[in-house]
Amino acid sequence: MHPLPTATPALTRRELARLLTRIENRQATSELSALYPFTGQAHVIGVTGAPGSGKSSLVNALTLYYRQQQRTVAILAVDPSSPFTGGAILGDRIRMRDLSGDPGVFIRSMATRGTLGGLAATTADAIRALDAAGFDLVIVETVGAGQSEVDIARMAHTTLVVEAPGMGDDVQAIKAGILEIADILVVNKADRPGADNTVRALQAMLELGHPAGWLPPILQTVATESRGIAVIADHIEAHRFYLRQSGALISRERAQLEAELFTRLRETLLNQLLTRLEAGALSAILDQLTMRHIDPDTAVQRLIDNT
Ligand SMILES: Nc1nc2c(ncn2[C@@H]2O[C@H](COP(=O)(O)OP(=O)(O)OP(=O)(O)O)[C@@H](O)[C@H]2O)c(=O)[nH]1
Ligand SMILES: [Mg+2]
Repeated sequence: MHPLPTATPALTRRELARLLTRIENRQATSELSALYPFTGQAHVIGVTGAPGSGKSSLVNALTLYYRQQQRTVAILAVDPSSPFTGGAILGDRIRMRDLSGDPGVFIRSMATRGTLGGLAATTADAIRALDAAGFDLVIVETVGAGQSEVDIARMAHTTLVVEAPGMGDDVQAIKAGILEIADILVVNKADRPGADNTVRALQAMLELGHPAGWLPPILQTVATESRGIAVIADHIEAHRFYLRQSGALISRERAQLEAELFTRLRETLLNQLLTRLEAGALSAILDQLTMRHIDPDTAVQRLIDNT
C-alpha cells in the first residue's frame, strides 16, 4: 500500500476493514473526523450501469492495468438491493479473485441492508476512509440506475456509465436519466453483435444536448479480455486533468459537500426533534392529521412547539 499520510496512524488492512464496518454501523464519528484532513488525495472513479453490463469485469481489468502502473486501488462495491451475501456481491468476489493477495489492492463490498441512515452518507464516509488510507484510486461500483446510484455517482470525480449491446435499443441508462452523470460512456461487450448500434444510440442522445464543457467520450471495451482498458484509463486521466484545469474539481466538490451537509443536517435535526418529543405526541398528531382536524403544515408547527 502507498505510505499513509505521516500524521495519520498507519492502518493495517485488518484495521481498515474494521473501520469500514464501524462506518457501516455509523459508529466511527471520531475516527472520521480525525481522518478528514487527510482526504481529498485519491481520484474517485464511479462505475455504474445496468445489471450484468460488465461493471465488475471492467473494474477488475482497470485495476489490473493500474497495478501495472504501480498505482494502488481500493474498490468499493455498493449494491443497494442485495443483502451482504447476495448473488451480485458474491459474483464480484469471484470475478475479482485475480486481484486478491495483491497488497496494492483493497476490495470491500458494502452491506447496505440494515445500514442506519442513508446509503449515500455511509458510502461517502467509506470513500474517505479509503482515500485517507493512501490509495491512489478509489473505484466505486454501483448497480442499476436509481436515485441512490446517482447520489453515489456524484461523489466520484469521474463517472463511467457502462452499457452493453442488446440491452434494449432505447439504452437503459437514458431511461433513468443516468446519462447526465456520465463523464465517460463505455460500451462493454464490444465482442457481441449490436455494439455499433449501442454506440450510435448513445451518440444520438449526447447530440440532443449535454452541458457545455466536457464532452463524454463513447468507448468500446471487452472487459473480460482487457481490450480497450488502456484507452479508458487515458480518458480518466484526461478527465482528471480537465477537472483541475477548469476549476470544476473545486466547484463539484463544494456542491457535493453542500448537498451532503444539508442531508446530514436534516437527519440530525429530525433525530433531535424526535428524541425531544413527549411520549405519544407524534401518535396524537398523526391521529389529528388522519381525522382532518389539522393539516400537515400545522402538524409540523405543533411538533416543533411541542419540543
Ligand atoms: N462477451 C463478453 N462478456 C462479458 C464482457 N464483460 C463482462 N462479460 C460477462 O458478463 C457477465 C456479467 O459481468 P459482470 O462484470 O459481473 O457485470 P456487472 O455489471 O458487474 O454485473 P452486476 O454487478 O451483477 O450488475 C459475466 O458473465 C461476464 O463474464 C465482455 O466484454 N464481453
Ligand atoms: Mg458487478
